[in-house]
Amino acid sequence: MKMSRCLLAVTLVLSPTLTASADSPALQPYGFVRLDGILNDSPMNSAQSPGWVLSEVANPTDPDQVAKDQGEINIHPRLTRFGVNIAKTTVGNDVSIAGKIEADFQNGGSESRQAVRMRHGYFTVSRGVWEVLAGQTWDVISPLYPFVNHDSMMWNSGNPGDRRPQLRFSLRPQVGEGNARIAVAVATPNAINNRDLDGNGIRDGSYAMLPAMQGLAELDLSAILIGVSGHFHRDRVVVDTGTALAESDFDATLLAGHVKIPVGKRLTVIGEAFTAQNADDVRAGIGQGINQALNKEIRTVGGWGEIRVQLNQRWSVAAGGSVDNPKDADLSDGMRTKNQAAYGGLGLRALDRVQVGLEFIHWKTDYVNAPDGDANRVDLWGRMSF
Ligand SMILES: [Ca+2]
Ligand SMILES: [Ca+2]
Ligand SMILES: [Ca+2]
Ligand SMILES: [Ca+2]
Repeated sequence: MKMSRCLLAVTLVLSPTLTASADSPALQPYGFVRLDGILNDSPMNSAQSPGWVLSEVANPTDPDQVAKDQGEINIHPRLTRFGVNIAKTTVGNDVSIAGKIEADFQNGGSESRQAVRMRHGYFTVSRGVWEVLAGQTWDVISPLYPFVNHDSMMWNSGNPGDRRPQLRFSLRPQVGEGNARIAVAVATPNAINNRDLDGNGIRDGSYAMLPAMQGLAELDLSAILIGVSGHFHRDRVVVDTGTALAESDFDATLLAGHVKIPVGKRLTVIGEAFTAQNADDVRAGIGQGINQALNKEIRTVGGWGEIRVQLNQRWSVAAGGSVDNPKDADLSDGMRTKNQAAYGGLGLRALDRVQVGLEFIHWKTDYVNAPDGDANRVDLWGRMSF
């Protein structure tokens, strides 16, 4: 009896309530426990969080070369996730506050001592159609992502947009029967690539004394979502000209479009496209931003598209493809010139709160004057949500 009263008390404390006030905001815990079982039939740059296939050599002659079709298996719980929403609370004069902290375990450490990673940590202040967000969350740009690969999300293979610290201003006016969203943000450059090419101990985007800037305009009409977004930041690198030290600037830009169109009740067509340069910090260019040998930004184009079908309340399936294609003129020997994937996935709500997924990705990465790599990747995962 005592135990159940205790559980009841805990449940009452943790449950979302409508009694949130400025003095005691309601906390809504959420998350899931997850296990992934992965099989890659060929070497990728990362087994758990892949971005591309390594160049495969049929008959390696030195240990640095990667043997063709040398795969690996990997079983891990790192995508287990926990978070807490701080419920939207009115604090007077129609002003509301809210927030979120969310973490998982995909942050290094051994395979039994996984390090916690912050995914989101932000608060918002809103009034009417205005909202200010401060903290870390998704990039403003390229806000959609594919059905498969919940770890590295087809980043560097056609899907840009990661998470980073930012101060964001959003406006959500009503437009006819639907809504529009306009957002601008100042954000941290090099939050993903941690770039310090000159090794002077200062990240090159910070050294340029400019924050990253992102913007987005989006329309949500009759369940059709369509939008454009952009990113800019500048990397400043100290270079030794042989006679003196000079500074060299490399601009990072990305212009993207996204669309999501429901067709009937069960089918959705969804995708994004982009053109960019020096864009590895937003996950475009196959992890390549600047070619130091040529002293230039690497330009690239790409995107992804898929069809999702919600067969019924339990089963969902999706199939699609993605590509990231850096301009060959900006690359040197050994660099990645094209990254393509074709994929399919299915999800099953097996029990209340228990979901199982099976994903297949065929991946191919081309190199400049080096052998290409192709891989088949299977990910079988299960999770229990709370
Ligand atoms: Ca995206
Ligand atoms: Ca630097
Ligand atoms: Ca290319
Ligand atoms: Ca292969």
